[in-house]
Amino acid sequence: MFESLQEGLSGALKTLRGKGKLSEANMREGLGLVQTALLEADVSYPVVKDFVGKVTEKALGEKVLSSLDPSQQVVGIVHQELVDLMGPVDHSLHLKPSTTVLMLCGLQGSGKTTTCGKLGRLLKERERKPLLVAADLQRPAAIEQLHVIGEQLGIDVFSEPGAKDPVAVCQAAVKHAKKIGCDVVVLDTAGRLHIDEELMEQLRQIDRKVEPEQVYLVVDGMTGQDAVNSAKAFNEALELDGVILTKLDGDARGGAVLSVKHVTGVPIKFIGTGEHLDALQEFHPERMAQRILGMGDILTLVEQAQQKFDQDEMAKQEERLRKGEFTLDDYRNMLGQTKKLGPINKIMSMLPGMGNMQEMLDGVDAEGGMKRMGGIIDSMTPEERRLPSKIDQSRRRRIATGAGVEPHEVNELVKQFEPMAAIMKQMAGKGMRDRFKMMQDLQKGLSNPNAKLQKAKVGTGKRLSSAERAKLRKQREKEARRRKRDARRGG
Ligand SMILES: Nc1nc2c(ncn2[C@@H]2O[C@H](COP(=O)(O)OP(=O)(O)O)[C@@H](O)[C@H]2O)c(=O)[nH]1
Ligand SMILES: [Mg+2]
Repeated sequence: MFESLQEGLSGALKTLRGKGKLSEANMREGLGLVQTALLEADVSYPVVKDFVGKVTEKALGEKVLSSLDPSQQVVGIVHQELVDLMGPVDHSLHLKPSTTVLMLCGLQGSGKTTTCGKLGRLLKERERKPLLVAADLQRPAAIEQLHVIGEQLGIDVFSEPGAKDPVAVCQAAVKHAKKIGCDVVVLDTAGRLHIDEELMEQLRQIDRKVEPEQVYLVVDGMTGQDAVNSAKAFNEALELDGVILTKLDGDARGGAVLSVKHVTGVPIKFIGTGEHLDALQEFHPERMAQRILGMGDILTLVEQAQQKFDQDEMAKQEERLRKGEFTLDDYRNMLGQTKKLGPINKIMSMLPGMGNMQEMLDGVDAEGGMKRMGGIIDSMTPEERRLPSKIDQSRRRRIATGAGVEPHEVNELVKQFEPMAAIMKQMAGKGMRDRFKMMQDLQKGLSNPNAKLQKAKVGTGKRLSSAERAKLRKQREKEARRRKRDARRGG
């Protein structure tokens, strides 16, 4: 999917990388290549112009050029603008408890009938009772096609052979749905090879008389500019609620995926990724942007961290740590920051040489652990966070109730906190990589509340010696093996 767009964009961003300091001139040059890559992917020109304009404005901002690594920041900016270009998305089908009508429209061959079946399948999965309606009366074969799909899925299909008026068919279908107890009606309407006024008028009539709750435009992802132009016309005739972009499993160039929201004002809700009826996925702008940028290759973890970590918050924490301060409040902030990076296991897998760490965390509910920790700290008073030694039995019980955990878990957190704080203080002023290692140590403590964290030297400001670190590592490895064994035994 989008290989050439990916290559073009990564190539453009690569010209910016490794240059260290960037000037306005080579920044503009790199962004010019971004523009070319987008145009070659058949992204609509106004969209490209607007997009590159926004990226340029941000990239030439004083902060970026004067930052340590401007090229990394530009990647971040492009990523964010891509996300904004495609999102935000609300995936809800806005189903009411009573009969809900969803209407699909689009050009002929865009994938309406197939998508109708895919939605039916999805609705059935969500324990709704859909009725698919053959409102495409242009071709008798279209009615038959929907019946075949309905049969495959075990879903009711409504049609009126010989009928001439699609509006009447849709109205009759809604009545029929109520009669037989179907609660979602999906209308498969007719398409044309090109937009024409007769088709639009027909759709407007259905919209007016049947009043669907949601109207979705089905767009063939293989078509670039053309798709966008028709999307515009559909949106002007009908208030669209979302777009379903099909055929992204083919060699779609990316033009439609990047242009549609800009042009219609409505986001892509779902994407079709195959002819089979289960090939329908929710559309996630964030993931799509990552895919388009080939993020796995371009972005290292450190780069991601720079985008997602709140820089000011980091600076503040750093300052406090230098002064030797680290309270449960700081810890709470840090948990929040770490969470922004994404799933712990994934973070670990991206760190060079951290493969075995990932293995250790395999099957361990690190995310859940972090959430519980956060919840416990949230239930403490500011005083308790500053001076955890004040937490006696009755306070412990109160905090546990507030956080929905057992009192002993509060106790464990407080006990773990001291060695953690020591590690934190040692790491103050260290680079990003060390900080990740530090988090990894924290993570180990979090994910396994019973693990006794090795008590690090406190207050000397010295790092652990290499022998001490080796010992810690051995312990961790042993622990991992034990956990793996336990997991196997536990099935
Ligand atoms: N590869 C692929 N083919 C699709 C997808 N959606 C639909 N198709 C195919 O596109 C063609 C036209 O689909 P159809 O549902 O009949 O389009 P309609 O004329 O808009 O109703 C059919 O051959 C479908 O199998 C998809 O997501 N991926
Ligand atoms: Mg059809």
